[in-house]
Amino acid sequence: MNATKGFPKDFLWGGATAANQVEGAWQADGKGPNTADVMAAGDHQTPRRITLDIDPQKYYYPSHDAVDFYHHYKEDIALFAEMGFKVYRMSVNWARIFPTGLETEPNEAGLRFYDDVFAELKKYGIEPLVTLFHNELPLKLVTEMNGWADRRCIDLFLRFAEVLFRRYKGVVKYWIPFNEINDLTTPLGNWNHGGILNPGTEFFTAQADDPDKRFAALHHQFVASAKAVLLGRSIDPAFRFGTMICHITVYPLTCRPEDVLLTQQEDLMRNCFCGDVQVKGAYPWYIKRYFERNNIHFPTLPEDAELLRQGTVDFYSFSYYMTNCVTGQKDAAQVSGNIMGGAKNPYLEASEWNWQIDPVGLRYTLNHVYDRYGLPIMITENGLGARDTLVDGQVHDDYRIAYLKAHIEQMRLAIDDGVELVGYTPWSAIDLVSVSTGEVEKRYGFVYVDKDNAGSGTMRRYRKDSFYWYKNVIATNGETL
Ligand code: BGP
Repeated sequence: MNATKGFPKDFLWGGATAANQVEGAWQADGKGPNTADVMAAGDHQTPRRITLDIDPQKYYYPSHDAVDFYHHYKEDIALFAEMGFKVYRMSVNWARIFPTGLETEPNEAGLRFYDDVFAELKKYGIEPLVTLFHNELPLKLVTEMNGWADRRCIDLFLRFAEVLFRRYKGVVKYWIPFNEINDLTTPLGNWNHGGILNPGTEFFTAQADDPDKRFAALHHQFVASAKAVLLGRSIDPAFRFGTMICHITVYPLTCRPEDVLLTQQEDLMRNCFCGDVQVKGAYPWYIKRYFERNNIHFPTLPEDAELLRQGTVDFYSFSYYMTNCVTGQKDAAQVSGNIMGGAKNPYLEASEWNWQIDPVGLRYTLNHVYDRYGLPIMITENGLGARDTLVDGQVHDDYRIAYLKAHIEQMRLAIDDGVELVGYTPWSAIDLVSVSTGEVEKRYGFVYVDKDNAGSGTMRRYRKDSFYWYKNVIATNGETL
């Protein structure tokens, strides 16, 4: 018998968002400001400015109102349920629970919002998948201690995690301690991922970098993640924890051995390093040489190695939007991306934001990471940022359907290859604020939100064509695409 394998019957179909990109209500019910709240809007050409002093007269800050999920969560979750979501990936906004990050007691009003969100999900039988840290650190921790560069951040994070673990035991099963933890391997990760603001940083896309601090921050996150896993398991042995890697798969631009070697180095450094630590429980050999060669030093404690060894994750998850090429040729045409650009692949089309679209690369990536780790895999982000047009209450986003369909076809082939893929939460469940540009008009959602880049609009929700299409995909468990 040689029938192809389809999606498993309990496959977790769903969608993803992050708190600062959807919630808005940035000062509601005692919430403190966070790193996302001081990033002014930009666009593809205009970089986002980071302003520690918030100046709403001069700048528009898209996270302040975002798409107002805070006041629309019932309506939005009903729409997710209508699509048939089995899982909803969301994050908890740290500054709602600990407004400055330094309090010893949590903010009850902030917790009540998440009580309500989880109750609403439960009503529809939707499983929450919760990211604890998704690009939003209470701002006070930046000004007080330069964010994750300071080891004290570990305990403050654990205080936050413990409150959630105890309160949502029996409610939440799947946790991702850190979103795209590997973004700290590049200077762009300083602000969003590390809460690090070095002198000279004005814009998100051109940050001053201090690699010692940046890798210290990453080390602190590895330790914090391991401690959270151990603490979580002691509170509820049914909890399941995942790593989350921004996987930018790389190919050699040519078969010149030098290009192949550079590609291997890039893959290890950007894609494999953090997963290796969180899945295998130790710093891999190649990163030790990288630190030596680049003269990178940061303090560690003797107990850290044992914590990393014990606090490994249960599943592997990653975001997948694009692939890049690597070459030693200096004059090769370039494309941009979220955390890094790369050489242009002549065989691929790119989105308007210049992200190269590569469905087959997803099958390749799934095989690659399953071979490396052998853990169940969830694709926790994948999608197309595109401009949509609302006409008579309709959005004909056939380009988004084509993107998702092509990627889901490759997921199915990867399952047939033998990969244990257990869930898929495309980005994004609903339109939201783009991290890299601050636009809402770089739209990802199945649900259109009437709001523009300048913050104007009714906030009314509309089902896009992709909404109906995805509903059918879920209803047929991926049989009809
Ligand atoms: C990932 C982030 C998401 C999301 C996505 C799309 O890196 O985890 O939060 O924003 O990228 O990127 P962008 O928002 O820049 O278009």
